[in-house]
Amino acid sequence: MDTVSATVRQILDDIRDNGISKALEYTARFDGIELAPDAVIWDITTLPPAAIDPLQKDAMDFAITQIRAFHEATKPHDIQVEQAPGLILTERMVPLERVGIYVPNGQYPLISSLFMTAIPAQVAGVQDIVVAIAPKAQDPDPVWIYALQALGIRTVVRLGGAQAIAALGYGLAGLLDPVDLIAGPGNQYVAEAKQELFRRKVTGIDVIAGPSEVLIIASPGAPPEVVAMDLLAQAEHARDAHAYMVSWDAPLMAEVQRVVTTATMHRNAPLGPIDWITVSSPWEAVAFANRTAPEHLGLIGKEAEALAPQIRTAGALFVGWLAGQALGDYVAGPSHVLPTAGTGRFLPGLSTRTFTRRMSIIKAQETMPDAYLSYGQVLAAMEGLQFHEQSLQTRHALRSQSKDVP
Ligand code: HSO
Ligand code: ZN
Repeated sequence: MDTVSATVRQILDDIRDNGISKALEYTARFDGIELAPDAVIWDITTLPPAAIDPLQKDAMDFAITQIRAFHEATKPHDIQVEQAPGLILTERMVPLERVGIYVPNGQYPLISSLFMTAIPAQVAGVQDIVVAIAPKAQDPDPVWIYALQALGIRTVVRLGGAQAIAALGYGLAGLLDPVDLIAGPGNQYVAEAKQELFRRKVTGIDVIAGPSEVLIIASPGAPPEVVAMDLLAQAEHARDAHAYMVSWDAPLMAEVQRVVTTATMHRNAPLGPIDWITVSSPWEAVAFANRTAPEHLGLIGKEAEALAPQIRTAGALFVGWLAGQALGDYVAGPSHVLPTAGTGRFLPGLSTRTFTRRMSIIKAQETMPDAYLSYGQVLAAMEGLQFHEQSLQTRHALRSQSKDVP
């Protein structure tokens, strides 16, 4: 077992068995913050309204409105079909009851990730949302408080890392009830803790969003400074973030490289690597992109934009030079919590569906044709399941005897 998963298991077990005391011990060790037990849960509604810069307030309000509008428009609805007379089938969408949202608050406090997870959960109809945010020495930070108040979030658990995931999944006796699903991005400890809770059947989880990735396919005419900034914008998330530029235009690629070199000359903060992929045709670019299944895929330049219908595996697809990835990170509307590490081949990004369970309902009434009962019996007999067969036979017999059976 690798060290991350061994550490995570230990933290989960400790907090499951010893609750708040262990959560505080890990917080002191990993975050360097000594918290009193009664300072772990914040009731945001009891805090005075946060005073923040009006422009920051407007920006947050704008983002919240845009994200909410998109998720309202794409919310799944119940579907009902009358398969046959008397046989009414429904797919009912049921919001999860209680959800935990993890929001990264390390070197970069990702306020937008709170919006991009909590709003889809709220729109899905989740009644009870608990947000975990790692504590910091300068708490309470008015920006976080404003963001939480603007969303109407009540409960915040001031824990980070795997200890936060343990507290959400197992609860903290007398302080916090366990949740049904944990969503939101985080570091490798957070990701592993979520996966381990899922393996243990303790909670559901959303997409496992790993280090950020971007792939830009740029064709002749793409503005080099725009391509360069998109590569750098995702590379700046972390040293293990990954950017790719793919093009069949060698001079364009050289120009983008020049802009990147100049822009990063004096940077000290970590930056993920950029791979420069020269291809011989648009077709080859599409094949590379679909194989890579990047979290973000940008198509910049007329020829590149025309490839959009052929892209199948991107977490999110950005078409046109104005559709910067940062637009999607903050204000466009769809959630920026997206599949990474090639999982876009089979996983979608976070949405209202993440917080919704689909439940099928089968309702049968008197007018249902006999075929359903008789063919069902045949199939049960083929499988050798006696009581399955009899359960249908009994109904068949009762129905033929009397029309008055309820
Ligand atoms: N690009 C990140 C999300 C993010 N960017 C938050 C800025 N803040 C993962 O998609
Ligand atoms: Zn980003």
